[in-house]
Order: sequence, then structure tokens, then C-alpha cells
Amino acid sequence: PFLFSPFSWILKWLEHEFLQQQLNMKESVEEILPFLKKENVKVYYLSKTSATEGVESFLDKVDAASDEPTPLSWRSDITLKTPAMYIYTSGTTGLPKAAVINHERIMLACGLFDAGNVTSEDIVYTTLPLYHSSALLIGVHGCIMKGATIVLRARFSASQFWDDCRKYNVTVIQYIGEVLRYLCSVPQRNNDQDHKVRLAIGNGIRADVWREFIRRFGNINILEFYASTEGNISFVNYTGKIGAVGRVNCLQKKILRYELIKYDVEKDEPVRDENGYCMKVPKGKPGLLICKITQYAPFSGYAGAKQQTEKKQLRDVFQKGDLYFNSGDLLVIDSDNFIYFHDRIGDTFRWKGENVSTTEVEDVLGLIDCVQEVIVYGVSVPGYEGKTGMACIRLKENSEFNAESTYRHVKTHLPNYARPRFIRIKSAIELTATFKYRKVQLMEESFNPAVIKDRLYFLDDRENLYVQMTQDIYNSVKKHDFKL
Ligand SMILES: *[C@@H]1O[C@H](CO)[C@@H](O)[C@H](O)[C@H]1NC(C)=O
Ligand SMILES: *[C@@H]1O[C@H](CO)[C@@H](O)[C@H](O)[C@H]1NC(C)=O
Ligand SMILES: *[C@@H]1O[C@H](CO)[C@@H](O)[C@H](O)[C@H]1NC(C)=O
Ligand SMILES: CC(=O)N[C@H]1CO[C@H](CO)[C@@H](O)[C@@H]1O
Repeated sequence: PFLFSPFSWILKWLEHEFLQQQLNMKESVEEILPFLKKENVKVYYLSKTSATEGVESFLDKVDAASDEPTPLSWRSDITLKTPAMYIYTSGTTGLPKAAVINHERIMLACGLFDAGNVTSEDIVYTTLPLYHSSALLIGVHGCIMKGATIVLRARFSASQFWDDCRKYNVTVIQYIGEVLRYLCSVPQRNNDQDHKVRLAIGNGIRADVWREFIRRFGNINILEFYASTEGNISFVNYTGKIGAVGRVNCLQKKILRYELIKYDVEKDEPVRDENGYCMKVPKGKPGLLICKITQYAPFSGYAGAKQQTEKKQLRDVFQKGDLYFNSGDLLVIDSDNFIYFHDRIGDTFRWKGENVSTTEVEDVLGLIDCVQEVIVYGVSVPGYEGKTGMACIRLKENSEFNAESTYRHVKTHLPNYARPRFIRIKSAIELTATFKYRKVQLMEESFNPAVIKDRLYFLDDRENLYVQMTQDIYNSVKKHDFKL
């Protein structure tokens, strides 16, 4: 939907970004073309011509279009509540879902650039994928709003990061999750503080990384925020407290009735008391963030997915008939009312008494050069408590899996208990609408090489290497000859 922006320069990047994906998607689209036709869906290629019957080209029409502002009459019926785009959120709590993003949400997201005093003089560097709300809503739309310049890189590279910043005179960077941690784990260089970056905007930074990042790369302002793509609740670290995403603000709390409630990680559901109601967590304990759905805090839901929308809502929380938005995130509020991000639910398994966050492991593996896509989950091993990690990887085209460098990467970036014991290489993980279903299926397929026809590797910590999984290894693991 955002293709219909009047800014033809966006199309220039999209052309770059999507050229590769487009080649892959072309086949997929053509496969279902008869169906799409029947449904009256118009299909365009992001190209100047189309050789496919029933598919039109788009870029030639853009070239031919006027670059005058869109006539007011065309958008007279557009309000703040009109859907502007859909963003697919990953399927951590069910199928991937198209979150409805209306114009108001885009404007709210752009507000972060106001909080960071971003101006038209700024140059913003984004290495995050454009299909994420961070890059698209805050980065791209923020730059349009401010008239700032955006520098895109198709894929994050820790070693190239600061060179890019120097080369393009970057003043603002965007981050998520582990990005800043990787930057800190690159060997120190003399020119670490030689750059013009003054502000980092993002979420998921931990307090220790925050400190190290500032120590090493200089006095960069960090604007840490918390928000879910589809949720109504958000926090910004206007406080300057290291590690915190924000602070309980009485005024905000009056309008946005959010709470942290007890959550049972194993059962994957909120804990309810004898009357069937949810329980607030005490200060300092992680709890599920929920937010009352009201006229001030509406929830636009997901496109065409009533059931999915329903799933993100919690009913009868503190009294009969009340309705809350379930953020799917565990947060902590400390005794000074500072708010911290803790984890996403449904994405954790336990191994050796530790909680392994699958998203964190996925983030780490996702940075390996040959990895196109990765799903991490736990598999049960008879005789062991909890589950041990398995990573299912789809390689980039024309890439080979390198057992040695993968081992080194995993060892450098993950604690022992979080390192995937098994790696499964699949030529196609259909990360389609059935993604979640497949994760369950993958879990059931477990790690038996007699059952799994894909290439399977085993982390042999005596050899310090990923080795090909064999029936012998499988038997020794099962018989506990090989201790995990
Ligand atoms: C970065 O700034 C320097 C000094 O102001 C300038 O010479 C150079 O052309 C700029 N680079 C880019 C890519 O704009
Ligand atoms: C929640 O959504 C409403 C309407 O979309 C908006 O006015 C409000 O600012 C949002 N609140 C947060 C914290 O995002
Ligand atoms: C793991 O999660 C459980 C349930 O949330 C919690 O009780 C426990 O303290 C956590 N363990 C660690 C080591 O963080
Ligand atoms: C907007 C804002 O106040 N951000 C602050 C977040 O915390 C860092 C670290 O103390 C401050 O430097 C930022 O100014």
C-alpha cells in the first residue's frame, strides 16, 4: 500500500530493496494468478514493463504521473483513522498477522523524531528491514515528515557500520534488539569516536550495553522506546535512566489503563486467581503488559482476521466484561517506577534452569552471512528437564553452511545454555501463513536423523564444532552416553 506514496524517490529504494525478493516472488505470484484474477486482485510488477499476461507494470505509470501534490479531492475522505498500510507482525502468538496501521499511528511514530529533535539537516542511517515498523514508520516516514535524508543498507553489518556513518555523515542511527550489542563486540578501533552520530533511536537495549556503547562510541543520546506494531501502548525514555524504556507517568496511566499481570511461561497464559481474575505483579517482577481497550486506547486489530484479533484481547481481566489489549510482552516496573522491557511471551523455553529467548537466538543466528531465515525452538530429549535448542535455517541462495564459522559465531555471542544443540538446514522453510503451525510440526519432528531428511548438525562441544548428525550420535544422546 505504501507504494502509492507520491514520493517517487521511495520507489527508487524499493526498486533496490525488492529486486532480489521480487525475482523470488514473481514465480509465487504467477502460480496463484488465476485465483487472484478471480478475486479481482490487481497485480503490478515494480518494473517498467510486464511480460506476464494479467500483470501490469508500475514504474512506467509512476514516471508518467504528475509530481504535483495529490489533489485534495482524492483524499477528502481520508481521516486519521483510515488504514494507511498493513504491517505483518511475526507469528509469535499465532499466524503472522496484518496489523492495520492507520494514519494516526504513522504520525505518532513520527513523533519520536520530534522527541529526538531530528531536523531536515539530519542524516538517518537505517539497517533494519523496511517491512518492520521501526524502519518504515519511524525511519522512512519520519524522514519524509522532517525532510531529513535517509541512508539505507540492505543488511546490518557490525564491521561496516561506523564506516558507513563516516562516509555518509550520519547523525542519527536506528537500532533494534541486539544491534548495539554487536557494535560493542567488534574489536576496538582508534577511530571509534570519529563520527557525527548524535542520536540513536530504537528499542531493546540492555543497561550494560547502553553504558558500554556510550563509553566506547562517545556521547550519543539514546532514545529508547517501547511500542508494539499493533498495540496502543508505548513508552519513551524521556527520563534518561539507563536501561529503562520509560517511567510510570500518572497522567498517562489515568488515560491508558495499563497493568502488568502474572504470567505462566510454561502454560503460556495469564495466571488467574480463584475467582478467575488476573493478578497484578508486585514491583520488580516481570509481568505481561496489558492495556485497557477504550476510546482513548482503541485497538485497530488485524485485517481480515477476527480470530487473531480476538486472541490479542483479554476478557474478564479484573472484572466481568472488561477488555484488555494483550501486548505479548513481559515488562518490569522497579521500585522507582522505571519501566524495563523483559521478554516476549511464547518465545521462551527452559534449558538447564535458564530461560532461553528464541528471538534472541534468532537475532544472533540471523547475522551469519549465509543465513536467509531462521526459526529457533526447543526440542525435548528423553531424560532431560526442559528443552534443548534447535535452529532451523534456510540458507541464502548460492550460500553454503559453514560449520566452523557458525560455531565460532554462536560461541562468541551466546551463553552456553542458549547455543542451539542442533541445526537443521531446510531448502525451503515456508514462512507463509502456516509458519506457527510448522514450528509445532518441526518441534515434533525432533532431531532423529532417521526421520528428518534435511541436513542436520549437532553441536559437539568436545570437538568444538558443529558436526553432521548421525544415527550413532542420535543413539548416544538418547542413551545418555553423550551428555548434553
Ligand atoms: C560529509 O561531510 C564532509 C564535510 O562536511 C563533506 O566534504 C562530504 O562531502 C560529506 N559527504 C557526503 C556523502 O555528503
Ligand atoms: C492509542 O491510540 C490512540 C488512537 O489511535 C491515540 O490517540 C493514543 O495516543 C495512542 N496511545 C499510545 C500510547 O500510543
Ligand atoms: C525463568 O522464567 C521463570 C518464569 O517466568 C522465572 O520464574 C525464573 O525466575 C526465570 N529464570 C531465570 C534464570 O531467569
Ligand atoms: C529523550 C531522552 O531524554 N533520552 C535520554 C535517554 O537516556 C539517555 C541516557 O541517559 C539520555 O542521554 C537521553 O537524553
